[in-house]
Formats: sequence, structure tokens, C-alpha cells
Amino acid sequence: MNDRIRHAGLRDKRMSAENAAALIQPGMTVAMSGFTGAGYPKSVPQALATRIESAHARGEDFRVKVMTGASTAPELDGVLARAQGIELRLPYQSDPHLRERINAGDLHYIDMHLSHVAQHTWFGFFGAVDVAVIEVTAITEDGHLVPSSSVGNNKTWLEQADRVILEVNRWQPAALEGMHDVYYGTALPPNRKPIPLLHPDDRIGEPWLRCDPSKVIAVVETDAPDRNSPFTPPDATSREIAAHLLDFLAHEVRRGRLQPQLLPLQSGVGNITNAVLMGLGEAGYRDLTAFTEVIQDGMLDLLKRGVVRVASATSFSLSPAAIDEFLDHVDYYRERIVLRTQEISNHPELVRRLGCIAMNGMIEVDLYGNVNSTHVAGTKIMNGIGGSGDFARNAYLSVFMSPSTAKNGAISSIVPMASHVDHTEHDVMVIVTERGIADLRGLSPKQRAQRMIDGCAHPDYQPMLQDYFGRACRESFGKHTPHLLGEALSWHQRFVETGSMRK
Ligand code: 0RQ
Repeated sequence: MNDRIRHAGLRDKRMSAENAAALIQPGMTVAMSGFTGAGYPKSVPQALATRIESAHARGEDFRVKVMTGASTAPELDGVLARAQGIELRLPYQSDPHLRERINAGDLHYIDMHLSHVAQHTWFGFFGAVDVAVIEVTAITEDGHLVPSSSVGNNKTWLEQADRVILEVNRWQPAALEGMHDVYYGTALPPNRKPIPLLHPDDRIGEPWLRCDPSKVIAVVETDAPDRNSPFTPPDATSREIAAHLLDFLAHEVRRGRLQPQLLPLQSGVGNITNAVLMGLGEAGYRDLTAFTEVIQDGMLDLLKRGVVRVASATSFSLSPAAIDEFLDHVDYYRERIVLRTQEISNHPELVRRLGCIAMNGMIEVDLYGNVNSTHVAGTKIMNGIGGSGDFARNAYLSVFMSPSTAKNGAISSIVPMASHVDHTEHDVMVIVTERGIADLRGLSPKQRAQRMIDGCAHPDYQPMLQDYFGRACRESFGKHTPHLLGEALSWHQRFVETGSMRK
């Protein structure tokens, strides 16, 4: 490991994950690395979960507050949730065990815009950060840290934490060195200055994370993979959604509202996004750019084929096969990929300046364009808002996509009133389902509603939506955004009571 831990003083701080976890005490706020299943610590959280289980077996209370970049993996969120070891979690999760605990009301979860996390920590909104647990690829001779497959909030965690535990993961490719760009120019209001980034591939910072060696209390060596699922080919519905969106983009180019290279793409994760990326590849686009959060297999493929020229992100979340491809052509990709802190990758100033095309998934949308990305029936959290709000509000084009129904047709994704709102009607421009597209730009609420019914709703629910909208237009208290208040959420109530929104 000496080639990975090149700082003599930090080499002397090596210890086992169990001994490092013993330095974390009940009630502490622990800030960890990790963003979309990439770059999370692999061994200290598991050792901490074991320690917590032993304490609980002795009848002692032991829970910690856990902050990360975004979602992690079973080795972090999964084990700590199963050990009932989390008192508070922020800012995002997608782990089935943790989701179950949150929805059972066993812990506090703060679902927040990912670009806000670093600054809210600096503002002191979360109190002191006791320990940071950060995975890195290597430690340089002078104590700088080579980040691993995600950067996330690591800069802030290293600066704000009283103590630091480092996991040096030999599995992470040494070739990652040089791909990161850590910007140290952020200041607090009222002393902020413009961020000097004008193009997605501009480098404005340093390739390493700074770290005060005197704060490091443990260095743990690991050799464990990121848990990334293999790429699955998009299903038929996702391909239909992608086809509508691609038609729309081509239309925008023909109208002269977009140039042939489009504008920097932001894409969420999942099946639909994969289908969109594949479709861009097949549609003959060249020299596109991406200013996004996560680089997955689909994006790597587009970089390989020259469809995308450069991609900026905060997380590099690849399947084992894609990692092999990356390692085989590492010099090519290092020229074309920049990994940044999430306060920069998701920064509203930059999203607005670059004019991103934001493409994200949703749970449901209402007739007027209010989007719910996070809550089933308004009460049950799925994952979280993630970066979708950072991008949607500030994008040149904000697109939300979903199949028109969920749960084998028992749920309509187009509803009279959203049961929870993450993106307001003011932040949502285009809705796409497999039925078609609703371009809401320049439309008033009532015009939007009709477009949504005609363009996106499933035929099983179109008559119900038309009936609701018609009666609301006649009977609503106010006629600007017509609603029947006693009925607006009745579809969700029917789903909760009967398992279906159908009458
Ligand atoms: O449930 O897993 O039990 O089958 O939600 O839905 O259709 O597989 O779609 O994986 O793209 O997820 C909004 C959750 C969509 C995601 C959401 C149920 C459905 C299924 C997943 P099952 P699909 P996706 C970049 C930006 C917010 C964060 C974000 C998301 C499960 O896109 O988390 O955008 N977005 N981040 O059955 C009840 C409905 C439903 C529903 C779907 N109307 N009612 N259940 N489901 N619609 C990434 C980061 O920021 C890190």
C-alpha cells in the first residue's frame, strides 16, 4: 500500500476498520463520502454497524447522524439502517432497508437539494461535524488526497469535520488521479464572487483534496469494489418515452431554439435516462456536452463514440464492464471527464449560465405541471429530490419523464393535484410519458391542463381527468387554477384504501 499512502506521517496512522470505528461515539455527526453508489467508505461503516449492534445487545443507546453526498450502498446505508444505528440521515438515499425505516417513522430524514448541503454545513445549520469518513484513491507525499470515484461533499467534510478517518481503497483505479477538479474559491455571503466556469470542461480548481494531516485520526486500507449494477437494456416503455423526447429535441433544433450540439445535458439515473442517452447516440448527434451529476455506462459509451465531447459530473458510477473499458482507454477518458464537488456540479449559477437541458424522472405530475419526484401518495418517501431541483429550476429546458401509469396501471402518473410538490409549475417546462409529450412553455394553467390530458395521460385515466377538469372549471372557488378542493386528492386516498386509483 506504500504506493497509495505516500505521506509518512499518515502511513503511521494505519489501523483496522474496527479500531477506527471505535473512535466514533454515540450521538456524533458523521459525514461520509459517497454519491450514487460510488466512492463511499467500504469498511468503517460496516465495523460501526457491528459496534452499534453490540451496544444495542447490551441495552445501550447508540445512533449517529449520517451525512453524505447522495445515495451510497448496502455497505453503508444498508448496514447502518439494519443495525437501527441512524438517528438522522441527509441529504439523499435510495436504500430499500433505510427507506423502510424512514417510512416506518424510526428516524429523521432530511431530503434536500444536493447543491445546498455544503453551504448549509458552512452556515452552521446542521451543527458541528464530529467525524468525516472519506474514501480516497491515494494520499500524496505532501498529504493531499486523490479523490476516488465520487467527489460529492468531501471538500466540505474534510474542512468542517473536527476529525478525519480516511479509507484508502486500492480497488479504485490509480488512473483516476488528475480527473478531479476541486474548486477552493467558494466563500460565504456577503463575500461571494462569481464562479469562473464558462464551459462544462473548464478546470477551475485542483486535482486533489486538501486535508490537514493533524486532523486525521485513522487511515484504513481497503480493497473493495463500488457496488454498481450492470447496465440493463432499456425496456419498451422507456424507449417510447425517449423517442418522444428525441423528436422534441430535433423539433427544437429545426425551430432554431437549440443548436445542433444542443446544450449541456443533465440526466438523472435509471432506465428512461439510459434510453434517452442511447437514442442520442443513434440519432446522429456529435460533439454534445454534459454538465451533470453522475457519469454512468451510457455516458461513457457516448464519450467513446464522440457523440458526447466532454462530461462534467461529481460521481463516476460504472458497472464492472464499463470500468474495464475505462481502464483500457484511460488517457482518452481523462481528457474528456471532469469530476467536481457537488456544490459546483449542481450549482444554480452554473446551470443557468451554461443553459443545461435537465432531464429527470418523476413519481407524478398534476394537471397544472407541479411535479412530485419523491413521495408516493404524498407521505411515503421513495428516494429524494437529489439534484433534480438544482437543475430543473435553473435549466434552459426542464424535462420530467415517467410512464403514464405505475403499479400495473393501478396508479395514474398524471393526477388532479400532486400529493407532494418538489418542482412547482414554475420550474417545469416539458412532461413526457410513453403516450406523448406536453410542452407547457408559454401556457396558462388551464391550457397546460388540457395539454397534459391530451398529450400525456393514459387512456384509462383520460376520461376521469377530463371529467375532473371540466367540473373544476365550472365549480372551482377560483377559476385561475381550477380545483375541487374536497376531491383533488381523492385519487390518492382511493389508492391508499383500495390499492387502485380507478373508480
Ligand atoms: O417502484 O421499485 O417498487 O417497482 O417508483 O420507478 O418507473 O422504475 O422509475 O427508477 O426512474 O424512478 C422518480 C423515483 C423514478 C426517480 C423516481 C414507483 C415504481 C417503482 C421507481 P418499485 P421507475 P425510476 C439525478 C436526479 C428523484 C431524484 C432525481 C427519482 C419506483 O427518478 O428518485 O431526479 N427521482 N435525481 O413503481 C407510486 C407513482 C409512481 C410510483 C413510480 N406515481 N406512484 N409509485 N413509482 N411512479 C440523481 C441524483 O440526484 C443523485
